[in-house]
Amino acid sequence: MTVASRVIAYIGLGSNLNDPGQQIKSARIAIAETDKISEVAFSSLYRSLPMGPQDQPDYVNAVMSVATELEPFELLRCLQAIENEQGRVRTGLRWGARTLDLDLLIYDQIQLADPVLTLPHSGLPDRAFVLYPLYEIAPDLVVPGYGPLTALLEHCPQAGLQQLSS
Ligand code: A4P
Ligand code: MG
Repeated sequence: MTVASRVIAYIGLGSNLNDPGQQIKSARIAIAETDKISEVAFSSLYRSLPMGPQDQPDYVNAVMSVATELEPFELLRCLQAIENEQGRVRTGLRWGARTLDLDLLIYDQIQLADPVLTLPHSGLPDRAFVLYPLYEIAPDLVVPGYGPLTALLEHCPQAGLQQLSS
């Protein structure tokens, strides 16, 4: 897939193991220092109740926007490399605890239904820990295939989400 030069992408960051706030901060630096990626904006950190198995710690979540010259699959591979560098162990348990999860939420206007990379991320429309941080950094965003972010927020209660820092 070829994509024109520099585009905006949104990345969701999540962690609930080994000092989650620090994991998110380290990931932010690693992403921003990657060749052909530069940070545009970074949300507050949020504490959120676990989605999925409940016998795991609360999560810290944030959302970051970047400008990138990488194509979508290249960007995903970079994010997975950063997950691995920060000690991510894939246990096979869906939605299990993790040191770092980096989801590619939105890449420019692209809509894609490939299991390796679904765009926008399939969980985006109904996850408070994605939508509220996203709103903080991009209140006027129109989500490809879903419409205005504000309309998605109307159907997504903030319950269990706590803003930690700005
Ligand atoms: N994949 C497809 N599309 C994408 C995309 N847009 N971004 C594929 C990233 N990856 C994408 O991901 C599984 C596969 O999804 C990959 O092979 C990739 O090619 P993974 O990171 O290996 O596994 P996972 O994260 O355990 O699975 P999944 O289903 O992606 O989980 P989510 O959606 O990432 O959710 N609770 C709270 N409060 N906060 C959280 O952040 N996160 C999760 C994980 C569960 N509960 C949570 C949170
Ligand atoms: Mg994931």
